[in-house]
Order: sequence, then C-alpha cells, then structure tokens
Amino acid sequence: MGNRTFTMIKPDAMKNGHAGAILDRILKEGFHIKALKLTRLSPEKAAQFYAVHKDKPFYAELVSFMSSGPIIAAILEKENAVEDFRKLIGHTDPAKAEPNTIRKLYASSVGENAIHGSDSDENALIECRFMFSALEEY
Ligand code: DAT
Ligand code: MG
Repeated sequence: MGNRTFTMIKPDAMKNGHAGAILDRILKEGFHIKALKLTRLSPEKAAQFYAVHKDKPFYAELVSFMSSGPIIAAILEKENAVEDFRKLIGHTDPAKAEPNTIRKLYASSVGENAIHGSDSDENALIECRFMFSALEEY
C-alpha cells in the first residue's frame, strides 16, 4: 500500500466547479486513478471518517460540512503517493499553503479546504477500505 493514497474532493470544491481542474492536476502530477466515485457522505459516515478529531472544537462543523453535498472519492497510485500527495494539496489552512498547491488555488478556508489526502500509508489503507469496500478489485 506504500504507493497508494486516498483522496476526496470536498463539497466546497464540488460546488465551486473545481472538480475537473483538480482531477486534471492530479493526473498531470503523475498519479494514476485506481478507483473513483461520485458520492455523498451521510452525517454518520462523515462522523466515522473523522472520528480521530471527535474532541476538537471544529468536529461538529467538519461533519456538517463534509455531509453537505456531493464529493468525489478516489484511490490514487504513484511512487511515494502519500507524501507526494500531501505536498501537492498543501497546508490544511489555505492561507499557509505553498503557492500552486491545490488548497492554495481552490480552498477558501481551513474548514472548507477543497481536498482530503491521507496522512500515512496505514491510514490510506483504512480510508480506501472505508470508501471502496471491494478493494481487492482495484
Ligand atoms: P488535513 O485535512 O490537512 O489532514 P487535519 O487532519 O488536521 O487536516 O483536519 C481534518 C480536517 O478538519 C481539515 O481538512 C479541515 C478541518 N479542520 C482542521 N483544523 C481546523 C480548524 N482549526 N478549524 C476548522 N476546521 C479545521
Ligand atoms: Mg488529516
């Protein structure tokens, strides 16, 4: 799983019409799409996905935002996928994100920051399985 990561194009980027540009950028950066779906998280699924943050002050807002509209979820493959993808998306807070990162280009705030990327190989596997149950197929 060292060469795979998991991403979601978040509801703000979907609503603002950035999904096409973001997918284009991901492909141009050398990531291969192994699985992809347009879906919507229920509040329960969003709460479960972000359970690690359940004691944070922004948790309720995060769950509400992530279940507020459609998302695109995908499994991406590339050498060193997790680390390279975190670099490509940039800092959690777009105000602190490096120039030309996806969050710098498309995110509006720390809460609504356009895109998710796994933070470790272990979490990438957990997150891929969370969203794509028949992972063996990919
Ligand atoms: P990342 O998405 O960069 O891995 P994280 O795991 O620390 O960041 O937080 C998960 C999400 O929670 C993040 O993408 C947006 C939201 N979030 C994080 N910090 C926040 C804050 N200070 N205020 C509001 N939302 C926040
Ligand atoms: Mg994180």
